[in-house]
Formats: sequence, C-alpha cells, structure tokens
Amino acid sequence: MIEHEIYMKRCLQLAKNGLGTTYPNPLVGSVVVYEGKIIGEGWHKKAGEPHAEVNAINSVKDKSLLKKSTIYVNLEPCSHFGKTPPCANLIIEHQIPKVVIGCIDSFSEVAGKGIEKLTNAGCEVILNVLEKECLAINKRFFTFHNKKRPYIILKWAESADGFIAPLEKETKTSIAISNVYSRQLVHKYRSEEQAILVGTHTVLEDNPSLDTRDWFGSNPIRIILDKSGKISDDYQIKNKKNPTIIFTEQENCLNSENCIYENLTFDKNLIFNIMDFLFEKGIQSIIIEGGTQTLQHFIDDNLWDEARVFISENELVTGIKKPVFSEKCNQKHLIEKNQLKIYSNHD
Ligand code: AOF
Ligand code: ZN
Repeated sequence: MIEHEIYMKRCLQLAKNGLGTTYPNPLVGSVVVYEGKIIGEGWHKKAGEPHAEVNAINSVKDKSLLKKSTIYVNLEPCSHFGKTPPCANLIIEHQIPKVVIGCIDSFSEVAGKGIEKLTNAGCEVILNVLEKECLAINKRFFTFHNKKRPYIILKWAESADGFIAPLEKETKTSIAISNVYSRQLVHKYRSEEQAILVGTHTVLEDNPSLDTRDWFGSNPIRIILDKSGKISDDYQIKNKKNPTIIFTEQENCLNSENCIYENLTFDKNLIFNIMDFLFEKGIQSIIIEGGTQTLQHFIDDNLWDEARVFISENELVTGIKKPVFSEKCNQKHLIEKNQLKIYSNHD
C-alpha cells in the first residue's frame, strides 16, 4: 500500500543519519503516525544508545495518541535485552495497535522473535514494506550476520587508459589520477566503513595515512598486509593515531600503541582467513584500497560485494595495470556518473 511505503521511506531517510556511527548496530529509523500525520520520529544514533523506536516514541508529545497510532520501522523491533531493553516490549507497553516493518532482523538474538512477541500481544503486524530497500540500507549488517564476514568494498582510481599508477614514482606528481573532489569522496567513503585494507606495495609506494582528514567522521581500523616485515616504523600507518592491525608471517613482532601484529600464513586462503579474523572481531565492513595485486586477489576469489572505480580523464600511457574482473564475478553497474562507476557483485 502506497501510504505504508511513504512512511517507510521516511524511516529510511532517518536511518541514514546513523551511517558510520551505529556499528555494530544497524541503521534504523522509525515514525509514529496518527490519523495520517507523523506525530513522532527518531533514529538509532550509536550502539548503546536508544533504538529508533524508543526515540520515535519518546518524541511523541501526547502519549495517549499512541494507543490509536501506527509505528513504522525499517527493521524488525528487537526482542532481547542487549545494551538496551527490547523495543517490542516498549511498543506493547504503550499499546500501539499496529506495527509496519521493513524487513526481518537476521541477528540471531532477534530473528523473528520481535514479530512473534508483538503478534502474541495482539498487535497487528504488517511485514516487508519496501523490503528490498530496507535490506539494502543494512547491507553491511546483513552480510555480516548472514555470510559471517564483513561487507567488502573494492575501491580504485584508474587512468583513462587503464592504469592505476605510473611505473616510476617521480611521474606521480605530474599526472594525477585522483583530484581534490575524488579524494574528499574517498575520505567520506572511509568514514562509512569500519575497516580499510591495503597491501604492502601500496604502503611502500604511497605511504598513505588511510584516514578521513578531508571529511568529518570516524577513522576506519587500518588493516595492512606485510608478509615479510618490510614496513618500517617511519611509515604513516604506524603513526599511532588510529588502530592498526598488521598481518605478517614474521614472528615476534612487537605490538605498540594502536598497532597490533597478527601472524598468518600467506597461502591461498589468506584473504578468507583475514575475513574470518575480522568477523570474529565484529567488523562488519571493509574498504579495500589497493594495490592492484591485493584487489585482484579479492576479485579472483570472488570475495567482494561492491566496487567503486574512479576513472580519470588523464592518460598515463604506461604504468601499473588496473585490476580486472574475473569470469567468476557477477559485476553489474549500479551507478555511472561524474567519472565514478559503482558495481555490485550481486543479482
Ligand atoms: C531495533 N531498533 O534502532 C536497532 C536495533 O545491544 P542493543 O540493545 O543495542 O541491541 C542491538 C541489536 O538490536 C542489533 O544487533 C539489532 O539486531 C537490533 N538493533 N533494533 O529494533 C534499532 N538498532
Ligand atoms: Zn530495539
């Protein structure tokens, strides 16, 4: 029904305000509607703080209207005592007679139990309104809980003739592949993910900080591959400003403030093992920023969800080749504008 979709769209708008700050919790928005008017709304801002439904209900001035209202929420109301009490209980306590839900929560503590609680209490429950959009907004959360790994975003910038970097370091300053706007957007992208990963060559060649200094928002956890311990303490990723995890085969590396070494064998299962490790650590999303070799590993193992490719007008003539999608991948265009192509690896 179109009316339900309108209010669900508002839930999604509200939910998006939490992008980058709710980890490990999902993005959730909620509105309370009485006689065709929104009388309350809210969203989940941060893990440990009130859920969307709590904020929406609290914002209703005349609480007596709740008994005759409908509450909309893009994710099934929770049924468990986590960091906060169950939203389903609150809805029942306020005797809200109708609950419209965007999609079911796949977190094992909830997973249908919220809906069951509401129905048992006599609430009318309407399910799966704008389900596709509601699943999409929490693609990180659902990938983590359903696939037991982080949501994986590949990112690179390529020249018009298909190179991601010049061969010689010196030419780097003369021909730019990225510009001030793409850099800002990349920093925004970083602020939205929980972790960022690059390979050894990228650290040695570019000495990146992998932070969000051209944007506001939090810095992702830096994940670095350094098989044989080539990255010395002089590199920016060792600047102690943000948490950093370095995977290596070297033994007895010394951890320092904000910098932790993890031993792993660099065999064919490397990136799967890293994703398992990140899952255990509760990391729901990661952006892979190069170089070609590292990106190609993810592509060849078909272990990615989204690719964001910046395409420059400049040509390099020669250089390090861009990654190429393999036959295993299912890449399809989501967006193509302003020299940015976004691909999805799903149907
Ligand atoms: C909702 N509304 O706004 C959110 C929900 O530890 P807690 O108490 O914050 O619970 C976290 C879980 O609750 C999270 O994994 C997800 O299943 C659900 N999040 N649920 O009804 C919200 N953020
Ligand atoms: Zn809740």
